[in-house]
Amino acid sequence: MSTTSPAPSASAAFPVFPPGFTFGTATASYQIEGAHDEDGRGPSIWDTFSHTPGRTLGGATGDVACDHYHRYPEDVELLRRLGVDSYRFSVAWPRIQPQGTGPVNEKGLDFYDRLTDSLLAAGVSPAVTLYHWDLPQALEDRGGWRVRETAEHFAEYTRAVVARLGDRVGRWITLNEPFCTAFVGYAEGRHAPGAREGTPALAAAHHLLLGHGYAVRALREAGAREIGITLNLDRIEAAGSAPADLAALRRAETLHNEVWTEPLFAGRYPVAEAETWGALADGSYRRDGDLDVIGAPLDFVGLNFYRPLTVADAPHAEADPGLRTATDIGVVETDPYGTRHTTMGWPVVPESFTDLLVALHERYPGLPPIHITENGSAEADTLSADGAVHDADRVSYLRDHLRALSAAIDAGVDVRGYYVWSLLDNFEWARGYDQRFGIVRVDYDTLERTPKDSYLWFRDLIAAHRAQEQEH
Ligand code: IFM
Repeated sequence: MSTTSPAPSASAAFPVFPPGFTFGTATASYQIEGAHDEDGRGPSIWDTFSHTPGRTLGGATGDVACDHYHRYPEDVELLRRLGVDSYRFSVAWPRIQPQGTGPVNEKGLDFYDRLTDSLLAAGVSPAVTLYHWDLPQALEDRGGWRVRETAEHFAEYTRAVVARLGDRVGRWITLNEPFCTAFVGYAEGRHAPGAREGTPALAAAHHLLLGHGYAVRALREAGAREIGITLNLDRIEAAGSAPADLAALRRAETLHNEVWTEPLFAGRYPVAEAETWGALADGSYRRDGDLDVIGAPLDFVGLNFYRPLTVADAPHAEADPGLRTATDIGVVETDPYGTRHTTMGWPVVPESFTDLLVALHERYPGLPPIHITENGSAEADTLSADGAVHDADRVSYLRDHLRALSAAIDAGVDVRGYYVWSLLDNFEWARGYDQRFGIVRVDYDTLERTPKDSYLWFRDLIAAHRAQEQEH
């Protein structure tokens, strides 16, 4: 593991951030840990899904992943040399409660205890995500997020984690991207548990929010200091100005953004839900008082941003409304950008990052401070003959998005931190190991870590920021 090669020339022009701004990197349990059946861990929905033929690219699984479970000291050392203030990782619920409820597996907690202590010893403060998609399979067998009990079990699990780590962990994130759990998992079926459903997916969205609210309460009762949720909100535009496209925009805003932001920050359900889902949004999963639980005050909002969306109207065949899924809202995505795309196929449009932040700030004036909990790009990296990874496209992506972020701060948006996705190349869900998001390369045969040029660039940006802080 070498971090001594010269920083790329792009380091000359670093965007500037306010004093006290947090820099970090992020990962998630199933994507990096491996050790899928060690120390009492139970199976998660991602174990089941990835082991089902045809679900992930090339049949990839997280059985080994980056073997972070065993190699975490090396990864913490990478973080120390990077100089980040904070590291965002997620706790695997099936390590803590193999059956999703009931007895706590102390060995599972021991792992996160060791990781937390190592981070603190390296001068890096832990930011813990409680749920980054690896639901215990036993809970899915009882209905998963479609049922209310899962929200209650999530609070029980939260209490177990905060009881062990709460004396040392400052920042807590309840859920990561509930959009993906509810809609990619229960409506599109591209993610675990691979369901294609209508009303049950909307029930899942509601129960995720409720579980978040219960977890906030549990964290507050345990004295946690900084509590938030991470959303992947989208900057969405209509492909044209025709009324049908503007209506498509409203439906897309409801599906991607307002399902989350309205209950969390405005104390109501989205106004256009009947227009978006018709009879699917029957509200059968809601109870009086839920909005109060969901809308509990937060200390920050986590935002993950990668690319913008443009949508057009695409009337869907109503032949069998009974088969309609919750993502079938008569909208098609178009790609008018004419820019470079990452290997995920996502257009690179940094200014849309500024636009999203400013729009959010204007729409919800009482919004808590924002942390960018993920931003980064998957690129076709290669290991060069000199042993380095010259990932110039990722350096440009990060630099341009950090500039866009800095512009949003200048426009008055209260953003306090930025975490690169991701520290390591890792298991990119249904896309397997094909997509490399890391600022550190992982050789999946040897598991050797190689810091890329983007790691060196980010290290220098952080160092420049620190030097500037000291001048103040
Ligand atoms: O890898 C994912 C992560 O788990 C959640 N946010 C988006 C990333 C890139 O697709």
